[in-house]
Amino acid sequence: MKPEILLVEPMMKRFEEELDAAYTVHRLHDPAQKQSIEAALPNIRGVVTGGGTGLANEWIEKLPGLGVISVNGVGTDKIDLKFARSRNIDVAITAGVLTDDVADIGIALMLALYRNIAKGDAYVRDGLWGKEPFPLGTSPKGKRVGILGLGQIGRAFGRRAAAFGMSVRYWNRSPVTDTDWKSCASPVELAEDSDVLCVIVAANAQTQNIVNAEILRALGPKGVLINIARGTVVDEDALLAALKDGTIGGAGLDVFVGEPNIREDFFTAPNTVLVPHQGSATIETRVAMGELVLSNLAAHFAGEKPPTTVN
Ligand code: 8YV
Repeated sequence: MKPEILLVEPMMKRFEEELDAAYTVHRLHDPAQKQSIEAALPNIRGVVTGGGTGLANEWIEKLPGLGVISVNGVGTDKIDLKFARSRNIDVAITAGVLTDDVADIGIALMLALYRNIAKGDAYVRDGLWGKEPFPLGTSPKGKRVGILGLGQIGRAFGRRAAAFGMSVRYWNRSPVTDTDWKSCASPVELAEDSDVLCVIVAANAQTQNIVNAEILRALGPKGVLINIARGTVVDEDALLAALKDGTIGGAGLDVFVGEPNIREDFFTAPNTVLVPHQGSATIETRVAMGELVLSNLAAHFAGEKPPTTVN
């Protein structure tokens, strides 16, 4: 008998096929399976979910046989790790493999804003080339980039920014000793000292709305905010107001509160580039992530600890 698992969101076809070969897969994202899933709840022993999606405690409570949650991502903000541990559930993530791609999206958003990429695309398609002037962009060279949260992705972003001739500073909750980049004493100090503020802190109760109105004022009218962390680390009311009234110069956002149903005010916010939580969404990285998701699951069902368990 194949073990039964719950797949919360779709994966690449090849991994779904591999899952189907090894497990009986119940697809939570398929409305047609609603009833059969209800009936299967007592038998489900593993869950595969996304970092941005997680698994609510009410679902954990519905699954008495659950032993592993294999996350197709690194964020665990949507999973109560302690609660999972209290029920002897291992939570494993795809550590290490998405770092570069997420850092790349941060750089892409910064360049899209500084070099008017989205505006340029619309200008060409709308037939305005040769008819209306196109605004000059901003060069990243010589600008100050501030990294809020100097984990693996923050460091990868900083290395890339340095290669563009930017000077790097950061704020991190715990002291960092192995970098020459300038350390700032607080998020506000970091924002004051940055032309581009890239947010890549882990989302948790302490970092919720860490980017608030005060930080945005400190970033200033020429400052640009990049969020490649989670929507919840930015106060979206404050951000939308700051974009609208010119308190900051622009924002490049990969993540949002309530995604994919984001606030429509973002659609008309000036100097804003929006992408659909695609930091890790390359073929190469999704393959590496999928392999880790499957090997973590396989380890659990072989009676071993999944190698990248985090709780
Ligand atoms: C998602 C992410 O997991 O790693 C994370 O925490 O947010 C992303 O990589 C991915 O989009 C699948 O949901």
